[in-house]
Amino acid sequence: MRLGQIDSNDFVERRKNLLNIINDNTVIIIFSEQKSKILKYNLFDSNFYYLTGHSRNNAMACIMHGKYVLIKNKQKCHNFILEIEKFLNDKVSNIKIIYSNILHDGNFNPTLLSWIKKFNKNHYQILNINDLLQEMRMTKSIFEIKKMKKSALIATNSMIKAMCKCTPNIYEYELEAEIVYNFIKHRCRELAFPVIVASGSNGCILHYFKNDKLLRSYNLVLVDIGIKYENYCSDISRTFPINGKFTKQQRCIYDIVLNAQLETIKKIKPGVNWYTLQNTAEEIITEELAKIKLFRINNTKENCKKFFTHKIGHWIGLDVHDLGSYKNDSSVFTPGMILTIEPGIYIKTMGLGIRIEDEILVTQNGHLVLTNEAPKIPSEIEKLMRLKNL
Ligand SMILES: [Mn+2]
Repeated sequence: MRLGQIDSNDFVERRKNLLNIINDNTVIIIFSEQKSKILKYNLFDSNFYYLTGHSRNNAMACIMHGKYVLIKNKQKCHNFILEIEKFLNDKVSNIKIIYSNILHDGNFNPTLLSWIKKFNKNHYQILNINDLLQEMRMTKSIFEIKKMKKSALIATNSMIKAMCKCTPNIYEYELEAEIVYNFIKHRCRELAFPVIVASGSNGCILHYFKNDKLLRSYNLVLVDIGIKYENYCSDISRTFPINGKFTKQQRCIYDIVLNAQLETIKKIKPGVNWYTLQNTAEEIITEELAKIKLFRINNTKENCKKFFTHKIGHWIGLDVHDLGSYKNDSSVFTPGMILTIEPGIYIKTMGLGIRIEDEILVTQNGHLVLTNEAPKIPSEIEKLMRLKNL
């Protein structure tokens, strides 16, 4: 067992904040990984890094009033249960609440679970660590904002490179290669999520990772990318014409998405909530789709949802879909929060999938777009794509 050593102030501060909201009868027992619900292997739990600053697998930590311990290699520690007992020593009988990440999958840590049962005598309560950390993680510190900005910058730069390298008759994965090359050139090898390069109607598939189709002239390509820079995620989407020039019909739909995105971003400031943003985007998309009469559509939001099929955005931080509440009463925006705004319109029959996504930091007086450098105004996209041909 090794005591937590040199820590940046942020990690110490977080544990201090945590102790302010828990009682003497509470202990936090957290593992570096948890079993994924979808994948076959264990995933690193960002809560663990958030509290300890340690980002390697196989570790665990215990936190309670007056005590903190970080075990960096659980395997080397011959019996971590014994270590926990030692950690709790005289306090063990007082413990009423354990906050942990073992709950996500009951089979994940049978040793710990059986230990808890042994000491349980029905008066322990095991609660989800997410509930404890959710509110704290929604607001980013200056240290975190700096890392988020750098992460956003690398993703933005890679998006610009993708626009410059885009040309008809290459495969989607060739554009992916340019993007990943640029990430790695920036010393970022960990993706926040698999690269999405979706041309034509593939743009209508929400999580399209196949990236194996030929880019055809006169189609659009939707690119959605993000990396992890020192554990912090970025997430940006742009949709642009493969041959460098929008057709009239593409522009028509593109402008609706762009307008919805710009107007929604304008609303972001302290005091606003997700409902306002979702509503703003839906109203614009509903109204404008009805106006252009490309197809018969009644002017209702329910109809709009057939084309704008997902939420307006999400929290972003250590996870690309970061921990945080979406309830309107508990998630009123305050400075330091970072979210994405990503309206989209998907019309399969027209082979069109358009999404424009930026990351936005809530500031004292309004907001700051962290991914603004990648062009999204059609004339600016076309200009950039023309330049590459010079
Ligand atoms: Mn996103």
